[in-house]
Amino acid sequence: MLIDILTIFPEMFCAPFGGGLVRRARDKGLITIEIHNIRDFALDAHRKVDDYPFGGGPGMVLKPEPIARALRSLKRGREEPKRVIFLTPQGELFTQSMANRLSLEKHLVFICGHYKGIDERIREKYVTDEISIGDYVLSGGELAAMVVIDAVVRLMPGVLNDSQSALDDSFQDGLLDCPWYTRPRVFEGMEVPEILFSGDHRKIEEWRRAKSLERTRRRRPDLISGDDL
Ligand code: 9D3
Repeated sequence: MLIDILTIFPEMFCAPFGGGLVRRARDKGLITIEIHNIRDFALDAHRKVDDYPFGGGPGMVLKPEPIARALRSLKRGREEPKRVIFLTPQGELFTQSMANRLSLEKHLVFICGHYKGIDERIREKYVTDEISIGDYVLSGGELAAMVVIDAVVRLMPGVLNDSQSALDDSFQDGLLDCPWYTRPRVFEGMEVPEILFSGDHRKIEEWRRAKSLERTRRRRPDLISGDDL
């Protein structure tokens, strides 16, 4: 999978993509990530990427030409990308089912916005999907893009090993995870549930399922009613 990212803060991506799962996927050749600095496509003397909003008001709007030029440059010599994703608080709320769908694509382009966002004409002409990662205010789309990319990349075949299989994910069956324990058997006076030493794998599976359901009912009843997935 090819992942292009358009941003005015390219440095932000170094640490999250320089280690962990995304790094491993890159090393294995499963993904290629290209980060494009929108400022490199601003042709004026001051390399200006934003401007005052027409009609007035606080804040700045990202100018359309540098973004359009950046998009044109990354399309050069390549197939037309099927999805150009704009990260915005106005977008569709990101879910596991969206991650599943995106993980099947060959090429994803992400545009990171900022306070006020981007000129509306870029959205109209180039953007195919708009995604929000939740109802809280971030300072820009960069962290949201990293969240989406992490969730998508880990679903790709070969990224996780068997013991981390994405098929086990609690969200894949729509429930929260059960409690997990490791050694020591007694920690600060607290014991591990007896059933986990029974050796009865069917019973243990039943217990885990019951705990998952109990937790989900208490903390996230919306997941049981099937609002998502
Ligand atoms: C003035 C109204 N604000 C919207 C609630 C403006 C605004 C605030 C913050 C516009 C953009 C931003 C920056 N956030 C993102 O670009 C963003 C975001 C987010 O803030 N929350 C959850 N998901 C996302 S995806 C991109």
